[in-house]
Amino acid sequence: ELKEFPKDFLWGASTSAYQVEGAYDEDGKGLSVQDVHTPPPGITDFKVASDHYHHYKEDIKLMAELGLKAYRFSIAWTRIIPDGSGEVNEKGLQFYHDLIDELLANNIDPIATMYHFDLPYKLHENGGWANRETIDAFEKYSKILFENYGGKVKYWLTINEQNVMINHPNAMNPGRIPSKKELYQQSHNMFVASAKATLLCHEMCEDAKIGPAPNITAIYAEKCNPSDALAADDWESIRCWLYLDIAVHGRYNTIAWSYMEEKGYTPDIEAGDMELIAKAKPDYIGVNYYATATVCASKNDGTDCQPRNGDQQVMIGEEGVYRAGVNNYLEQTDFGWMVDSIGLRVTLRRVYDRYHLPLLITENGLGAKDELQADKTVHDDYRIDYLKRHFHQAQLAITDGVELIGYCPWAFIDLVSTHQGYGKRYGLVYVDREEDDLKSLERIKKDSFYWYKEFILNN
Ligand code: BGP
Repeated sequence: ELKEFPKDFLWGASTSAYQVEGAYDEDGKGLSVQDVHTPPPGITDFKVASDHYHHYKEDIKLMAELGLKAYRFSIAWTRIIPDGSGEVNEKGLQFYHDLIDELLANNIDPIATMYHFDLPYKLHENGGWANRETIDAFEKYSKILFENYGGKVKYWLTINEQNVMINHPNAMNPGRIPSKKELYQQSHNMFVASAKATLLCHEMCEDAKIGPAPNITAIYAEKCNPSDALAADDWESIRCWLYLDIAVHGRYNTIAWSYMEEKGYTPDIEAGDMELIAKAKPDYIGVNYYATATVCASKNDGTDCQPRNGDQQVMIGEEGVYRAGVNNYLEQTDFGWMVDSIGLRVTLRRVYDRYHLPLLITENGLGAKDELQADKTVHDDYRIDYLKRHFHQAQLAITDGVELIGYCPWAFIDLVSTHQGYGKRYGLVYVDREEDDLKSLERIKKDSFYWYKEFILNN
């Protein structure tokens, strides 16, 4: 028999600061790597985005109307500390006080991501995550967050999609693409930084819960031959378990580590790092899930893995490790992302079985080319269908015994997609703007908004 969603289930929605806020240089904000990143021709930059910075009250009013129990957003490090490590910017601090207070006044639980792809540019110039000074900067930043918002925010997320930043580094490293070796050093330093933040959170905020938010997805073997199964196992370890084994068990995943050794990617680990990492235990795991991936063994002849393109989720493979396979059982979105609602159930089960921690779906959603009708409606029945199917599989996962505490679809409102600007929309709320044309920035409820509202009402 199907189990019900728990009474206090956190029905939410997600955004991230640089994709939604705009006001990129207002009120003392410093530049982040995203602000200096040049988007592809014809695609909007992050300067104005959906101007949530100025519309936050109106947006929260919509969240309340929708009946959200939680809102997952990220805090822009560069609003709090413009250069990443120096002076604190009071106006930036105030903005998130106002935002959080407004959420609480509307009975919406804030779920705050501390860092979502927007490293302060000054830190980047100084070597970014490869430089251990960035660990200290993050620790200082965390402390300021907990001092200020620790009494109000119950759910914290340390780093959004660290694994995506390592596997698809282009957008995070303006000016140059680091070598794999350097990326795994960045990653190690991020592990240390998250551990420090986790320990601080537990020390400074009494009731708060904190966890990581990687992009996790079950990996399927294209065929049932053992070499494809092995490739799927390898890639799942390198792409997913590496990040969660560190966070939860405090150790490097065996398979991922041996891959790193073989390729010469192992990072420098300072004395005390692993002890610190092992001490810092997350309270829950945020899971960003979009689609499963299907892979096969790489022929390893130097030809079967083409260079990656810019899309975060389009994977090509890695010579000798795995190659992207074909899955004829799944449909695809307009942007070539697989749609696999059962894969969500598979993924949640795998994660829960490995770690036995409460799970919170921090992102999941459909990117599409929505069309605003003349009568100011948006008929996104495809998004309703997508959410309906994924919610159902989440309920089946709960029935399987997975402790799922919330679900935050991506996204609450239309925002700048990482590579396709406003050409690819995810929101439950439409924002009236095109790439180069700000139009009115008016907020318009899509059909999915009304559908989700009913759904939340009936839990
Ligand atoms: C995740 C990111 C989000 C968001 C989402 C959709 O990887 O955490 O920031 O952008 O994917 O991706 P995209 O905008 O590339 O379609």
